[in-house]
Amino acid sequence: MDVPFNVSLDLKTGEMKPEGIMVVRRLSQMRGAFQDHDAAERMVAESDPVIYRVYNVVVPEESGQLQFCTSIIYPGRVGDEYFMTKGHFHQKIETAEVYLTLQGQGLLLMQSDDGRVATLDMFPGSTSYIPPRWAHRSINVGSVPLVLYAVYPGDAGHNYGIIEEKGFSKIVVAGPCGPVVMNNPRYSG
Ligand code: PAN
Ligand code: ZN
Repeated sequence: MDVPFNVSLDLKTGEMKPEGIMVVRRLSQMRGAFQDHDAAERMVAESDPVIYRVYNVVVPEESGQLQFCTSIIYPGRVGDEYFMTKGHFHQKIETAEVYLTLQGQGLLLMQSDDGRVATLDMFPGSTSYIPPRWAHRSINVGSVPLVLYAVYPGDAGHNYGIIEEKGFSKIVVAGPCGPVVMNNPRYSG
């Protein structure tokens, strides 16, 4: 991109116009990400809900450029687990990212490639720094859509394979008094 441009971002809904490439992620595309496979299969058969959408502006995937997008993670649960993004490392693992939460309540779950885990609260105005080498997943722990705006290097790319295969070492479930971070019983390291 070598010409300046504007997009119009709705700070409440996260919609961007022009919307560029929109990703719609339904449960059927990430059923293995949730612990309760039976609950996931039932929900897929019933309505296959949209878990989240991402509005991506089209910018070349090149060093020096900046990608930016909004993600909208809907409220809901699969079993005890809240709706969440698939989660990924960046393909170019040395690249960082900033998330600005616009609406809702979430938890940003992160795990470094040497096994450290961190969570950060996401709330309107929270500006979260995801350092290089940390996988990241956004989890909607509230009752309204979680809307976040992200900026990251143009050539970062996405590596979903490791998380699809292993998951994170922690999961976030609904407890009697709100979200609880627990060890992932399926995690093999
Ligand atoms: C975000 C994420 C977005 C969707 O823009 O890509 O929230 O999550 P998944 O990519 O894990 O499905 C980001 O971190 N980009 O790098
Ligand atoms: Zn990312």
